[in-house]
Amino acid sequence: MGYRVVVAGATGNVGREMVNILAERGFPADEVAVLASSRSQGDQIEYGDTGKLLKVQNIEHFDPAGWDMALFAIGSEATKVYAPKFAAAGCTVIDNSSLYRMDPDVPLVVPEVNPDAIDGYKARNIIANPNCSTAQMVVALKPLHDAATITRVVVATYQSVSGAGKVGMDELFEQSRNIFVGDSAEPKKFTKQIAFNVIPHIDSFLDDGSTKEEWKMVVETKKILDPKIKVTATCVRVPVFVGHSEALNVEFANELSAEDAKRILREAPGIMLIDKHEDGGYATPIEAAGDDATYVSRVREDPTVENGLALWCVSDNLRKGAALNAVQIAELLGRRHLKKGNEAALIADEARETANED
Ligand code: 11C
Repeated sequence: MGYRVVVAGATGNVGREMVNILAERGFPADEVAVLASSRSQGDQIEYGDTGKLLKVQNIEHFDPAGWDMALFAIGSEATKVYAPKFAAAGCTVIDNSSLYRMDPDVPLVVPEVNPDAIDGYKARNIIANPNCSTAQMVVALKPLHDAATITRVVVATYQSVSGAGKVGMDELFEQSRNIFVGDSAEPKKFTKQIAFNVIPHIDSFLDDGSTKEEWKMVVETKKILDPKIKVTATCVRVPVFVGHSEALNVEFANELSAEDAKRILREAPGIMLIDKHEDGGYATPIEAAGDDATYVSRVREDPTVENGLALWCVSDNLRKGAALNAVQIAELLGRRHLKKGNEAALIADEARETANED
């Protein structure tokens, strides 16, 4: 017997990826329900490339009783309404919004980094998925932290427009086309022109002059990886459709050479090291898009601090940054707690984990 799984927000950028990834990874689901607002009710969604079609149901009228887990990609406002209802009905919510991330009774989980944190999910029957820019950064930092204890991280991000949803992708596409044909490039979703430009502003401004996106990277890293790590971030939107990139300067309590760091990263789960000192010997968003790995490149010593490394990391923000991480949490929840999936699927899942670790 497998799971009864819900994907809420299944018609959005992240929800669609959740459905595809469940199918792609052969998640042991007996039944999958796809939900959205009344606008999409009755539409059909393909279950990956299995040929199976799922009919979109209206979340307002859906009864979560008897469903094992729900992957939510519906934004904070709707999550506030529906997550408590699903959780109370016994359907564990794996939420991609920022609503519950810093709630002390809600685990914030990246399975390669803090799998044990999931054990606290029963307090609210909700598990939070981190912000995309945090997820890839902590995957890259975790093995280095284990090796030499990170004390401080300075990060600058180069975030794709898909982080702002389909409307962000449409704006980049239309502005680029309009500029070529001499039409208006008025910004709508973004605060300035995004085509052929970069914008040092993601999410709202806070009183100290930083942005909420930057704040999330600070507090989420502390919750997932280590509260003692200091993080300072500058988050920038760039005209890339999919794939967030990050330039990191990392300070350690102990010495760690670039060579040792590369050896450690090569063996770490979820990471693909591409680091040749030659033209093109590094990862860019084009290679990361559609892929599961967090790519790490340009690992080098930073001679301006005592124990420092600089590195570059890139990942698909819709997959590891959101949908893939949520599905990995679902797998972990099943393996550790619900223990319902059929034996073959669980064995396949564990084998994949071991292969990733090798
Ligand atoms: C962006 N990182 O690129 C954001 C999107 O807290 O889940 C995800 C926001 C979040 O705009």
